[in-house]
Amino acid sequence: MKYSIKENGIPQGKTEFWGNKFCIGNGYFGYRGTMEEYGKEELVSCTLSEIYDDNGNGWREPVNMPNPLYTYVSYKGQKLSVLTSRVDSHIQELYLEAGIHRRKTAFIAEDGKRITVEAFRFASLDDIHLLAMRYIVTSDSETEVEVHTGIDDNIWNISGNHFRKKTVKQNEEITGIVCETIQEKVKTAVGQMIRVSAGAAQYTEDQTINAYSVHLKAGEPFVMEKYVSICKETDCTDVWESAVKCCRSAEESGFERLAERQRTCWKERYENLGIKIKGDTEAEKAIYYSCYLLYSSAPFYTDRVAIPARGLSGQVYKGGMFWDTEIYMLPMFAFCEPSAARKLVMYRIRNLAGAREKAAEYGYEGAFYPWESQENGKDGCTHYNLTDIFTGRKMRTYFRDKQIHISADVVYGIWKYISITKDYGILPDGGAETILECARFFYSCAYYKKDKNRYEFLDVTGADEYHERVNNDAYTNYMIHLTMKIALETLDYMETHYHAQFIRLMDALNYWGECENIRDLYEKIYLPAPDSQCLIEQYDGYFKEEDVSLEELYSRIIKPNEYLGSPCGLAVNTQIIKQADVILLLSLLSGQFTDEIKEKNWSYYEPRTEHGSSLSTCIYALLAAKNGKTDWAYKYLMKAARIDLLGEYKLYLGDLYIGGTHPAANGGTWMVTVQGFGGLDMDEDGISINPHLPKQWDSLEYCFRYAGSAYKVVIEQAYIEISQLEGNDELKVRTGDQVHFCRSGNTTKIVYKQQTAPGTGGQ
Ligand code: IFM
Repeated sequence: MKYSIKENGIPQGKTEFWGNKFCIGNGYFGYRGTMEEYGKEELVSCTLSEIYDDNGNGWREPVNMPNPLYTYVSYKGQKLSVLTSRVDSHIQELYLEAGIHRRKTAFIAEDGKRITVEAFRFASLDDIHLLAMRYIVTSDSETEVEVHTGIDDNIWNISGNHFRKKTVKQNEEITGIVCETIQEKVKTAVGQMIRVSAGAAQYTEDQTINAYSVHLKAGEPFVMEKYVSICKETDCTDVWESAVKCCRSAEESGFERLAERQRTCWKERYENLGIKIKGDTEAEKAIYYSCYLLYSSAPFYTDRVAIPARGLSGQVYKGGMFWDTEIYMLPMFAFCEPSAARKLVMYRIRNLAGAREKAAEYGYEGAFYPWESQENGKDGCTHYNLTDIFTGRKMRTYFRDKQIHISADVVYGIWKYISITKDYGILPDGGAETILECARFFYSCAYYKKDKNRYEFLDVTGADEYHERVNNDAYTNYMIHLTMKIALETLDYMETHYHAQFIRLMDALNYWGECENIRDLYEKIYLPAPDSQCLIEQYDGYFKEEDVSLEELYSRIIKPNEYLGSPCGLAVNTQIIKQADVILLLSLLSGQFTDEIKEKNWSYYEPRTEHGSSLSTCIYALLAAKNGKTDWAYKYLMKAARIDLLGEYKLYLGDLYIGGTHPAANGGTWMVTVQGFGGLDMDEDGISINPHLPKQWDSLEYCFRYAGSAYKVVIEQAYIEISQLEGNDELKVRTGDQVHFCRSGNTTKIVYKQQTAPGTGGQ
């Protein structure tokens, strides 16, 4: 796999978008795709995972470190910047196969000299504390320049400074800053070790910035290498000592060897995905880019955090970890990187206490998970999330307190993880407790409607955020039903396989009396059924809302960025929805619904969906692919896969800036590719593969892991080949009505006929 993402031309007006697009990261930190000479106005950020701070401005957000890659060339006292200097050419590039960012800019000085800056950087996967950069300056004729480099302490933060203390450090040739956060006094360190070509005279500009006087001969490069270390108290006892160690060991290895290791690490990740598409390099590239972004934000090193909704591309959404992780991102990790998936699941399990606190805060029992979870398991989401752009008043949003489906999403995640990996050991490790407490939460907030002898869920916000405080949101109710089923199965499983722990858990949770409640809710929950037209109503009364077209709705907009949702946005009393809701339900619980129901609902809801959230198009693509509507599926897959490539996303919700990368869409892209077109799903006692290739693809290959073994699937137009790459288990594979067994060392060939949806874009 050798793809690179490239942009030519001056980034004027695009610094924010390209900053997202060219982001690098390793799950420990992210570094935006900004230029080395940029400052805080251009939104440079080196964003840390798992370190959050509340500085009293009412907004707890992830911390940005002082910028360690700050570097520029000055010529005759003038700073060369791609934004303000005369530029002959500029390219920015991301080599996906190695996660290496490159820029090359040719500046034309006032006297006509051509000075070129080329720089490479990467966030190491091999040593997560390391950020490495090589910076090369050349001139077309002999000249003197100065190269300034250091740690820029004047950094971008959405809600202001997050450090109460910053101490400049020096250890021989390593300089750095140790910072201490305001709220929790957590220490972090950034260190730098610089190596330059012989002959450059160095002088110190200020404590953390060096300058070098460089005599350039025509065509002979000045090369500087920077080994930057980033350390946090959460995994380093003495952050400065660790930072020094990291810089030293990196410098000993040298840039070339580090870059080589970086390539190897990324190669392994891509091999775990194993995606190959014949006949469509454009789609293959977009899919790899999408997976690259998701990997860059994934904390493989810890279960103290999951993946924030904007990855590590900045502080947007307060670095909150939403249901996006379980529903959109976890499938890729569970199927391709099970140990990373376990950590994502453990993150929720570790934070059960915060979920219990939140349930109690609203007068419920059990576990109500945060809508925007942070590293401490508390809810970063506030009741007043948005500001009305007409009145300037804060608007009450019902995300935090009414999106109760979050607890069902968490349970779904645990269950999904177990079903794919068969790691039942996570149940006694806290998984069972989490599941049972979420089930208890739902029982405590259910409304028992006596005359109908059923449980309802009133005053909730479903997946579609434009319609808040509705009754019986279909997605919510079905997911709660699933939660109850999983809770009952968990009780059985624990009793049979972990009897002693089961007894202890039941006693500790005082759960003996709860089992009947769980069963009762499971049996009597109201599940909105398809009507005579096969349509599932999104919530009680949805079909009575005004049925307008999107165009009509848009024509009513008065001000750009006005919020379309509650309390009085334009979509509120209409059938226009923000994102997949019923369609999400049909995609996740696909086996419970007929193809006809899926098709009818898809066709009904699709024109009524604004896709105002990046979580939407991938789900429409997924269901369309599963149902054989391959043209539609392809169109929406490409939208999801290219969201960060093309920058086609909403930047504002009202006045709230929401730009950044989109890990949920990235995870959704993998789901559409492998589970939608590739047809991979779990079956009762094995897997099923029911592919629907789009006409653009001659064949599709992918890898996955199931129950500890690794497999490779090749899908051609008329047959499927599945081979076991690792492990000795026999895998039951269902394709349509056929059942096959894949055994170690063998390749199983299955002849199949692609099911199409007549007249709906199927092949
Ligand atoms: O979780 C989503 C939500 O569904 C829609 N708004 C953005 C959130 C973060 O991605």
